[in-house]
Amino acid sequence: MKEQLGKIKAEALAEIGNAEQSNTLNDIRIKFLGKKGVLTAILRGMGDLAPEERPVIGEIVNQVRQSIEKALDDRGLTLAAREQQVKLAQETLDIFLPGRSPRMGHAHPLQLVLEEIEDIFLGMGFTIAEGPEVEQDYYNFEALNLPKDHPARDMHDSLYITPEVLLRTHTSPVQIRTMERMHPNPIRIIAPGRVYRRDALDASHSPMFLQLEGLLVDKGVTFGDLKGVLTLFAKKFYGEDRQIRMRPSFFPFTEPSAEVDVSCGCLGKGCRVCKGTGWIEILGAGSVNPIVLKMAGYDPEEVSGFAFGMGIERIAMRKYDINDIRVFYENDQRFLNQF
Ligand code: 2NM
Repeated sequence: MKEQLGKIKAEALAEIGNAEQSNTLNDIRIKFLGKKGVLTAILRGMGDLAPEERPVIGEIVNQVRQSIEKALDDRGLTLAAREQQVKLAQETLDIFLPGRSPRMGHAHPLQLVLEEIEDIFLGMGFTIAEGPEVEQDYYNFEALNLPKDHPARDMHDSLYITPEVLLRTHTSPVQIRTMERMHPNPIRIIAPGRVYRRDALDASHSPMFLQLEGLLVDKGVTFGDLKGVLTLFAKKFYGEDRQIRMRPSFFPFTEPSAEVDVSCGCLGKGCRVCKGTGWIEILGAGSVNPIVLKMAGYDPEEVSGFAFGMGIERIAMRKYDINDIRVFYENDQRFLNQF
């Protein structure tokens, strides 16, 4: 029996010494020390021994168990340390690798153009005014000298929500609301924002687009002041070598009214952009109709004003040579990343 125990011990220690992985040690522990293990089997067989031999053999079994346990623990520590080192070597981080920076977004081309235009007017002392996109018929039409039966209401096919509420067709209602709220000392505002028309989407039309309108009201404001402000705008936006010209037009809210052109970059030589005319239409403008001033609560004998309005998409399309308005709304990264 003693001999047998000696062999078991030697066998166990040899296996432990040869183990190369800590989970192998577990198998060895079960094989020798487990409930169905080799040593347990010996303990069970002790009943067959003579009574005086039992404590002697019991003592040896305990020593063998302790030796095996110690060997398992020692080898376990060694292997764990080695495995940790292998793991650390495999997981080495190069802390000097440059990081992957997140891709930066940027402003939409329409926003860039809008801000450029806003900055020019802010520089002339205008401030930005805003108002609701869901607007009352009164502010969108009535107060702009467009009564219910006015034929010019068809000019911008409108999107009505109720008979008295619609999506604004221009930002002019912002100017009316501002005039109602403030005294003209002076009123000097621009109103940029989204406007809506009942149009089908095609290369040159969108049911939603951006507009920027301006309004100046004070004592003694003239059509000449309008021309001066728009000339300054055209030179700042298109270049100091540019001119503007005004052609007679009609808007119910201005009198007189004009379409405003800027001279073309081809300097009159004629090109694709101006279609050989040397001029490019950029906006509409005029002196504020006295009827509009009166409805806003001002005395047209005391103050006068001018107003203008431009479509941002059209100006951006010309600036970047874009021939289809839809690209502004499709969010195609290949388009947007060019700005
Ligand atoms: C335009 C053209 C001409 C305009 C007029 C007004 C207001 F509220 F003062 F009457 N706001 N905007 C105006 C005038 C807009 O857009 C082509």
